Amino acid sequence: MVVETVAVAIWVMLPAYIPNNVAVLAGGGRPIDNGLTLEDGSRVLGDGKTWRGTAVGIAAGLVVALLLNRLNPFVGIPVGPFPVAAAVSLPAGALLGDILASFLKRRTGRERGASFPLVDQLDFVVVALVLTAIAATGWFLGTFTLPIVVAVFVLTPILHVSTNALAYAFGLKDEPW
Ligand code: CTP
Ligand code: K
Ligand code: MG
Repeated sequence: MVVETVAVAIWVMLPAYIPNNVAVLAGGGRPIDNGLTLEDGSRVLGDGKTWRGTAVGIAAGLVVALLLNRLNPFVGIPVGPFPVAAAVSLPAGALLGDILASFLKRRTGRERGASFPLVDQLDFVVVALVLTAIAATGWFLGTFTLPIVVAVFVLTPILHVSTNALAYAFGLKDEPW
């Protein structure tokens, strides 16, 4: 029962987990904020949010969702296929959450790469879920039962902290958060 809940929670969130990690690998080039600084003296978003990282990250999340749909008949995770709207809203929401968090970080005087506990671990989940609730309402309501939502909010910080620590250890990320 618990194992099944955990399996479903990770499965349905994979298209939202992949984009941030792919953005780390694919990022670079023109920043989304075009280098713009606001009156408070800080960048709108900073050099850590780029068009390339965002586009490749969303594409990767979409591909993962479509692959999971093909795979599930063989794996048997008790959840319906991702509708295309959710296959887009999960990765797009994840990166939008990360971008909004950077906006908040800059407004609160945090430099690029500074840690922002809890926001770093949950920004992408909250916005991915909200966007999916709007874009694929029927699938969202049928999939994200209370136990699944609880599992997502418990598991995500653990997965986030461990993947980022690994990425840092392998020299892929500049900070371990
Ligand atoms: N990245 C990107 N585009 C995004 C998100 C991330 O290009 N939309 C890349 C950037 O190279 C970034 C790296 O992934 O430096 C790590 O992402 P993150 O930790 O979110 O960014 P930070 O550099 O720490 O910047 P911030 O303080 O704004 O979060
Ligand atoms: K981040
Ligand atoms: Mg960072």
